[in-house]
Amino acid sequence: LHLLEGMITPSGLHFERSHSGIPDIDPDQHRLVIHGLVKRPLSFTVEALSRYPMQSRIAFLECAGNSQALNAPQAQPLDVTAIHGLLGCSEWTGVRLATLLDEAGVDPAARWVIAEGADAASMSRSIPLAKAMDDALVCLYQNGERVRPSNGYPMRLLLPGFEGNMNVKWLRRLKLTADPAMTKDETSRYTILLKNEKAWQFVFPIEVKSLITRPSPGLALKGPGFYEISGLAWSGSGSIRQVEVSADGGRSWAPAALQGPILPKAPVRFRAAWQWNGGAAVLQSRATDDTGMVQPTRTQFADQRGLRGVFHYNAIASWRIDEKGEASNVYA
Ligand SMILES: Nc1nc2c(c(=O)[nH]1)N[C@H]1C(S)=C(S)[C@@H](COP(=O)(O)O)O[C@H]1N2
Ligand SMILES: [Mo]
Repeated sequence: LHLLEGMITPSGLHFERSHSGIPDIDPDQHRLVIHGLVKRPLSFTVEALSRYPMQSRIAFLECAGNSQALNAPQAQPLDVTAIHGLLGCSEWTGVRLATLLDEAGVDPAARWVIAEGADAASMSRSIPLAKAMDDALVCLYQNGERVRPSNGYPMRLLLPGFEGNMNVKWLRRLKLTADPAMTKDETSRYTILLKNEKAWQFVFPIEVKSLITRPSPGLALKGPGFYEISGLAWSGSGSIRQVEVSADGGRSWAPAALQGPILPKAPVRFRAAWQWNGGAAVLQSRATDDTGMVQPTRTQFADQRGLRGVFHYNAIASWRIDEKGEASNVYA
C-alpha cells in the first residue's frame, strides 16, 4: 500500500484471503447454477456467460477483518500493509446478476440469494435480493485480465461496498430463498461482537474509512521541509465527500484535496501539503461520506462497540513521526 499510487491495485498485488486455499478449477467443467425460488433453474458454462452483455465498474474490496491489529491494547510496530493491507481496488468486468436472475424468473416469495463458492470451504453467504438486483456483478475479468485463481477464477461475485467475504469467489451456486440460510460464515463468523455480550449480524456495507499511505512506516522523511500527505478514503455506503488531515494528533484539521475520479464504493486518493518542521508530529486522516457518516476516533469506536470484535474496524488511524522522520503506529 505504501508504494502504490492512484486508486487501482494491480491484480498481482491484490490481497488474497481464502478460507481453504485456492481450488484448481477446470474452466470447461465449471458451472454456475441458479435455482430455488425461480421459474426456470439455469446452469451456465463460462463460455455461455461470456456471451451476455457485460459491465465494468471500479470498486474496492475490503476484508471485514482488515485493520483488526488496531484492536490490540498496545499499538503494535506494524506498517500500513500489515495493518490495513486487506484492501484492494480493481476495475471489475462481468455480467449483472440482475440480468441472470431476470432470465431465471424470480418467484415473488424470494427475498434472499444464497451464494456458494466451489472451494473446500464452500464459502456461502445470504445476500438480500435487493442488492443482487441492484449492483451485483458476476465477474469474469479483473483489471482487464481474467480473474486470477487466487481471486476466484473462473468467476466471482462482486457486491460493491459489502464486506469482503460476501464477494464469493469460485462462484458455483445461487439459490433463491425466502429466508437467509444462516450459514457458518454468517453465524459463527462475520458477526460483530460488541462490548455488552451482544453481537451484530448481517452488517453488510463497509463503513466510511481512510488511511495515510505516505508518510508511513518504512518511508522515512529526509529532513525538514515540504511533504505531501497522501492516502485513500472509501465507504461502502456511497462516495467520499470530504477528507481532513491532522498533523497534531487531531487537535486541528485541514481539508485534503480529493483526486478524481470520485466514484461510489471506490477508494479516493487524497493529498495534502505539509511543512514538516523536524519535530515530533502525529498524522491522521478523517473521512466523511455522502451519507454524512464520519470516521470515529479510536476512543469513540471503543465506547460504542468495544474492542473485542475483530470486524469492521474503521476508526481514525495515527502515524507518529519522530525527530528522525521515522513513522510508527500509535494510538492518539
Ligand atoms: N469461495 C470463497 N469466497 C471467498 C473467500 C473464500 O475463502 N472462499 N474468502 C472471502 C473473504 S474473507 C474475502 S476478504 C474476499 C477476499 O477476496 P480476494 O482474495 O480476491 O482479495 O473473498 C471472499 N470470498
Ligand atoms: Mo475477509
